[in-house]
Amino acid sequence: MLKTKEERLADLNPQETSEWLEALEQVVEEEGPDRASYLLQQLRDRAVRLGVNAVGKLTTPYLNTIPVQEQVPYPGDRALERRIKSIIRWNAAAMVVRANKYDPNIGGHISTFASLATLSEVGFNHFFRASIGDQPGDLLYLQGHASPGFYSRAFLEGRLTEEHLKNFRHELRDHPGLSSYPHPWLMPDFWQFPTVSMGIGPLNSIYQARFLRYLENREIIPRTDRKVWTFVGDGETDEVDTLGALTVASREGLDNLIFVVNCNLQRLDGPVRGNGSIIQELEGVFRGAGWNVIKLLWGSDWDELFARDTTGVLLKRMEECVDGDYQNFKARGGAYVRKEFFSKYPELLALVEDKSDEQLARLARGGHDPVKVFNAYKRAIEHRDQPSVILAHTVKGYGLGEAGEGKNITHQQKKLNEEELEYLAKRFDLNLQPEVVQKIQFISLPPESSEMKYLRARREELGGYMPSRHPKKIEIKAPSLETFAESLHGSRGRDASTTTAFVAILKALLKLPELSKYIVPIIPDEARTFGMESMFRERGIYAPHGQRYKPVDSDVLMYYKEAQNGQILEEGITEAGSMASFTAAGTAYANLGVPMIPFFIYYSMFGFQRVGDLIWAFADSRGKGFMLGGTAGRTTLLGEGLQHQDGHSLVLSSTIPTLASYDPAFAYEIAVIVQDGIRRMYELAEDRFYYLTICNENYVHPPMPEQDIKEGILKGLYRYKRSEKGPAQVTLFGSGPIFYEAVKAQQILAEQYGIGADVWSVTSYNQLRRDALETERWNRLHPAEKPKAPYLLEALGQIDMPIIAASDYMKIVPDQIAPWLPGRLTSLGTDGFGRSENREHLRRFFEVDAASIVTAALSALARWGRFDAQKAQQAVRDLGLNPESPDPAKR
Ligand SMILES: Cc1ncc(C[n+]2csc(CCOP(=O)(O)OP(=O)(O)O)c2C)c(N)n1
Ligand SMILES: [Mg+2]
Repeated sequence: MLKTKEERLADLNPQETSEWLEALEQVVEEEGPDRASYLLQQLRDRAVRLGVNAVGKLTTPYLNTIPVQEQVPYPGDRALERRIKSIIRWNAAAMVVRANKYDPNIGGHISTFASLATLSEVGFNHFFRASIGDQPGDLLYLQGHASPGFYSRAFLEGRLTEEHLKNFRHELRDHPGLSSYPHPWLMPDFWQFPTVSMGIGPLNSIYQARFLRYLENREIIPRTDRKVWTFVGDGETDEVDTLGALTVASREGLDNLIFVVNCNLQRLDGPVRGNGSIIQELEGVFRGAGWNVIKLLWGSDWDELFARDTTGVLLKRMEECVDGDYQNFKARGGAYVRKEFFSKYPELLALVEDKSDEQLARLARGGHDPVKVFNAYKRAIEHRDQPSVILAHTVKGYGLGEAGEGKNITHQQKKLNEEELEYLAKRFDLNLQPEVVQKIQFISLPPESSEMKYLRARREELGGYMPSRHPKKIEIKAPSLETFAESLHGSRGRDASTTTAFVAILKALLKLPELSKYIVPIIPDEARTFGMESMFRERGIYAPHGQRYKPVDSDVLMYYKEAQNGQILEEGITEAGSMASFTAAGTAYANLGVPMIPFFIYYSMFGFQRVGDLIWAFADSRGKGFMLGGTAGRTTLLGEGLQHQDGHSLVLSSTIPTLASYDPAFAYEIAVIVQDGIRRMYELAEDRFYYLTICNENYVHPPMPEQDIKEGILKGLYRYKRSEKGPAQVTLFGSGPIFYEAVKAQQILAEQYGIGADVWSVTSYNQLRRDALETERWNRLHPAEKPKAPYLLEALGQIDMPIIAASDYMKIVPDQIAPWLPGRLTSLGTDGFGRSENREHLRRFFEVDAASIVTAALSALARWGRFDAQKAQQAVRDLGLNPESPDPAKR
């Protein structure tokens, strides 16, 4: 008979149970908790061998992980710190309320920081180090919606002015403005990490901590005990990005990483886990993932109640309540807590008979008690070999009272009336003049006040103010183009792909003594696909603990070599994780003072469409580096089909302002782009990055033509091959692997139809469009001046003829330049779902092959009245196209 859960857990011999428990207590008392922990581990191992189900729970009782007797006293001046914190609270709330009073619906958040203030202030006063010696110190990933609190602290520190606070969310009309959330792009001296798209901060921070170790192990930065502190919302943990990479941190023993989850039990709409416990759930997840978990649930007021409770009824009641109940206890006040929480059991009620309702309402949660927070942080920074997470129990909208404390509306509360503001001031013992409240004024303190002296002294001791972003000057000189001489010479008649061409360029960079160490190749389990496996042995795969086994292929030259100082980040199958590494590396110039040059090579389909928001955050972070979309193209990647064939990454990449996207056809084009990219990003310190599609089709790469086409390659197009059949009547644009289809079309047009065509290589429609838009804007705003011509038209000259543009991407890619070529452009592209087929069939299906280019050219010429329409129609058939076939975009 199967037993029920209750039957299995019933205590059949209470006497025996208590003897075991007493024995345990005795061990703890006499020999300490470590010994007890050892014994428990031994018992569990033995039990498993005896066939007892002893897997154990991943969760612990609903109590603080750190018992009172292990606490250290608070080292700071509690009274001064509280006063500073109260002022910061006030100014943060005032900033939002003011903004919305004078500009309704401009937005902002009060309640996130209200729940975070103690967690934040204890950190700023005692833990967060801005620098360690001459090294950058800790890195702070802060909850984006708590930004008013961080602005408010910076104001008190004298880093922001009252004008800044008044101009919160007025970035355009007032100066100096203050951006809503952490954006290095908008406030490059202040914010380091854009965190407000939830999940991105936690994920990036894990890889940041790992990248610090990588740089230390490669001896690029000195080893320090700097920490990465990541503040995470409890609602934010629902994002797969937040929890998806936890095991990276534990596997690599990242004890330089500390997560603080602000468990205010609420998200935007309501409770995070109304019917359960988010803290217990997260404890299980983090512990299961191998993290050191520190639960910070109850404030010091509860210690006395726990001490007086001899029956365990307090814990029992706590464990009965779900988060929805806990929310009520804060939202509904002390009388409610007495009635609904304590009255459930007479002995529990008796515990608080000497307490007023007011006192019950104020029984603090752990995240609001500086002593408890200090101890949790201390334990986290001292913990070794594992990352730590602090699950801090807090109250959303703490101190707002009726205006929002624990209420479901609190996340969006941004309008406090006078009464509510008065309540807030009183709640934190701010003795404010009525005028300050009525006019919602900001509070500052005289520089010589004891609070200000204290605040400054604390930050001085911890190395300066934070957050702050101050990139060191980069001392990199770009290599000369000659470095890539091999690539400039082409493939010498052999067939090669742009992927192998790129790998050769990367290898050339890795040979440069002054540059090589800065290169960071990042690959999500696809190196063999890209022909990069030879780099494994040459450069080593980063493995923080070295290679602990003999690789199966150790007897071959290109064996799978892992090393503690390995240079390659072989990420496994995680484009999101790889992007996070790319971000850590691409911002290292600013955040760590070392100009790392990352190359992230991945399967192009799983880039922009999969991790687009991370790429957006990379741009916001002013990241630098190269993204290489491997095996790109809807028809070039043969055989794989719909979920692999990328025909739209260039559309998506075009949305990112600091990203220059290229679809190169030849090795020399890649060399020019990479060389100039390094020059612009690292020598000229421009905040930009690059995306190149690279493909696996093999063809001959010509040497770089004599004439100076560098500018054309970089700006987006250059003439590759003039018509050999008299003056051109039609212009053909080809890109990437479709370029040769255009060359073939040129030949067919000449040989079979007697029509001359010029062929241009278009490396970047996106860059052409940007340049044209910029010129057009100038012309629009200077109607009285001679209009300027965009590069596109300058390069093309006066061409009065149809242009057929073919690429392996959607038609909208060439269409980007259509406004400047009115009536002239026909775009051929790969709109629609891919298929598993070979290139020939795919290109015919999507109508981007040479025959399709020829028919498009004849068709356009017929419409222009320059070719016989019937002959054009006949050509469609002759060339094997079916004019009545369904549109591939719809199939
Ligand atoms: C990816 C993403 N989805 C949605 C939002 C909108 N949003 C902003 S704050 C918030 C609730 C946050 O709750 P929680 O993480 O618990 O933080 P708290 O404010 O409670 O500390 C939501 C849904 C966002 N910023 N990012
Ligand atoms: Mg929350």
